[in-house]
Amino acid sequence: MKLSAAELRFVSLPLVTPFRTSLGTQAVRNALVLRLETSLGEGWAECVADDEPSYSPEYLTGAADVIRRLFLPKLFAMGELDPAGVAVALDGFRGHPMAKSAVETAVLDASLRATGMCLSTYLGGVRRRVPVGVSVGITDTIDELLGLVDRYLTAGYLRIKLKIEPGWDIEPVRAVRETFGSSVPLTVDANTAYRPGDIRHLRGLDEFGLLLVEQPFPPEDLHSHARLAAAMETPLCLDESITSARDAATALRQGACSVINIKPGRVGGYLEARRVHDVAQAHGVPVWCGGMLETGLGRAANLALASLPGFQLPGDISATARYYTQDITEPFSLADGHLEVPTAPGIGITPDPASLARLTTSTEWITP
Ligand code: SMG
Ligand code: MG
Repeated sequence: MKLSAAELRFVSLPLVTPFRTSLGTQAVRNALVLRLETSLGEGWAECVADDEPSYSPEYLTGAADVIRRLFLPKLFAMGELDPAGVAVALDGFRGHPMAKSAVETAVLDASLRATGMCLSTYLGGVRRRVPVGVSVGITDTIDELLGLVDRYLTAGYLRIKLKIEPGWDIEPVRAVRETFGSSVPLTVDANTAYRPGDIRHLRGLDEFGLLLVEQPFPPEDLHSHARLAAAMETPLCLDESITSARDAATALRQGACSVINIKPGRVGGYLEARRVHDVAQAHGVPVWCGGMLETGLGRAANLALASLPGFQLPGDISATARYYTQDITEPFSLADGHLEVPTAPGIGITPDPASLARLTTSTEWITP
């Protein structure tokens, strides 16, 4: 397979409700859509970097720059392309996992489409549908939060994740438990908002029977995560800290977590995501698929990943209506708290041309 041209496209999708986390508030999802034209046909992917480097060091226009100026020229120069070879070639560039993931996924999509195989089968998926949860942002009032949780439970979501930060943790969790009962699968995600001195405070979450506490401390602080994990009954899950299978092995060896959130963009692609899954499985540790407010392109590919056997907890792969009134692809909808894993070749979906055109803010053609 040879690459002949690439299209880099910025799209802008208003969120149905602003999403507030400890990192800030987001009202619009801007994303980068990559379309490769190859000798075997098209390949599609999205880059999940945010506008600003707050969740991770990457940001959208920076990702576009590294793809445009370095990654694509490398691919044009390679001649024969295959997904694993692309991953090795891009390994020569440090960092930029979200940009790498987009390029590798588009190559993977094109090559799987050409052979007629779906991504789930390629990765070793074992499920036709996957259980999903929903990530609930920080709200102005507890009443507002309870209203949202009620709506999502009524819709059938199988797990509720509450975003927390100092000053918005014990009370909202208590209110959700008191209102909806102790059997609702519940987690919290701090997006690195706490400091080592908060360990005693965070232990206060133990009384609520949470499935897990996600990433309380900064990404590089495995030591504090290990201390908290030892001090707390609730399982500790890492997200931002895990950028590779090697990181996963290190964190598990240090006792810094007992659950892992896997996001392909954060670890540099679906091939590395599968390796993180394999490391976790070797340690007997469950994983689940995280979310980055993906468009339908990323959602389709994440569903394939979440069909692997080690994905034992509901993912942050909610139905389209949770995020957007209009997506660039056909919508995904919830049935019994599950989403179906796409079975069409490649990532299993392509953008709807009219929706894509409507939501596009700029397009750029890149040729050798
Ligand atoms: O896609 O449903 C989704 C969002 C899930 O909470 C979510 N993602 O840290 O897990 C996380 C956040 C990262 C994105 S918001 C900064
Ligand atoms: Mg997280």
